Amino acid sequence: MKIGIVCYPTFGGSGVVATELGKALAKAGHQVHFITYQQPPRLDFFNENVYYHEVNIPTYPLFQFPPYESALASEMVNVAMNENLDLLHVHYAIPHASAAYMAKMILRAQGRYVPVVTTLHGTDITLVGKDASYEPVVTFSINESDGVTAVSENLRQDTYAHFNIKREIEVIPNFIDFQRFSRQKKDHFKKAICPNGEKLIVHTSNFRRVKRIDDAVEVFYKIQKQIPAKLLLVGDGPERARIEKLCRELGIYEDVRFLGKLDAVEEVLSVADLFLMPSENESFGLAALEALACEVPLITSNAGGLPELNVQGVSGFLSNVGDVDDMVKNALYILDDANLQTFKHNALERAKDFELSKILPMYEAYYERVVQESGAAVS
Ligand code: GMT
Repeated sequence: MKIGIVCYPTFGGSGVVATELGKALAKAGHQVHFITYQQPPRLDFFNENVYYHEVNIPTYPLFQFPPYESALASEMVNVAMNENLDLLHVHYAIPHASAAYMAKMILRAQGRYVPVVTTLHGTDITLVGKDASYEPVVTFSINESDGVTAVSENLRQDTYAHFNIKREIEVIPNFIDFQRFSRQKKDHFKKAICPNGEKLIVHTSNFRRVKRIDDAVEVFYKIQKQIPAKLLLVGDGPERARIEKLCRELGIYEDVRFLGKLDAVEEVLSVADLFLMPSENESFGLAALEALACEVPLITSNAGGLPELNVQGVSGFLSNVGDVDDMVKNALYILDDANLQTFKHNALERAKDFELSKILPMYEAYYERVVQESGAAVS
């Protein structure tokens, strides 16, 4: 198949899933055309089946806000026509699904029907999409997509609850590539960070309020009162300065390292003992899946789709959002040397349920169904 993929070319979860999916589809023999305003960070290799088309957004003194959506729709039309695309797969509803609708209508007027699959990732539904400023457009463009997928059953239900959706939504979860995410031997790294055998706790996110990083810091603060431990925070974003200040106020700044937007997350996860994800909302929790694949058990909230990933008492524990004391109690249980190895083993076993080789065929089968149902012929 010839597939156009539209995504945010950032380190965010939706961009990562879109890029990794495109790479896997290309390896499986499909021709994949990425259409974005910048080269996605993980698209840093050569493959004969991968193409990249940059969206050019001309500026003009009249534009206070450059019309990205129009430029994107135009590029989708150009790529679909020139490359004879069979399907467009857009990741994150805003503004990709509505730009895709526009592109589809233009193509139809030129006698080409190119079906559109929209994947809902999380905040496009649970946070931003619900806002009255976007809601009518999000509802319309989901209903007008030829196929819609959500990354968890919870996100699927949330979409039905908050938008007037008249079409079926297919659940296709996030996936993990064990070729990249698996525990590596990095003893020297562990020794450097935890010279006295401290337990190593990790949180990775884009440092937005929805991640409740204060809770992660407070959990660490209370763990550290009981056992020697260190905290690594990977990522960056609007909450960074506030969280640094909190660490100073709690007097734990020396035991917390801010690593910024580190690309080689798997190296940090390879030496971790516990991963914290206390999010207010989390449609799936890709970062937590990456931790599981590196044999790191989880302490998470029970928000959103997290119960579909983290198995209570097996791969880790789940607590109510904001219940720091429960998280601390469970964390200490996992970190007990009598239990830690079992949890690490279980973490890996759980991650295997989301192995790329299991999820990729779900997307391929879905594409085929959508193309068939839309009546468009595959080139
Ligand atoms: O909010 C983020 O963490 C980034 C966001 C995105 O769309 O870039 O991530 C969402 O999509 C990921 C991939 O499907 C999911 O694993 C994350 O759980 C989801 N984030 C939230 O729901 C907060």
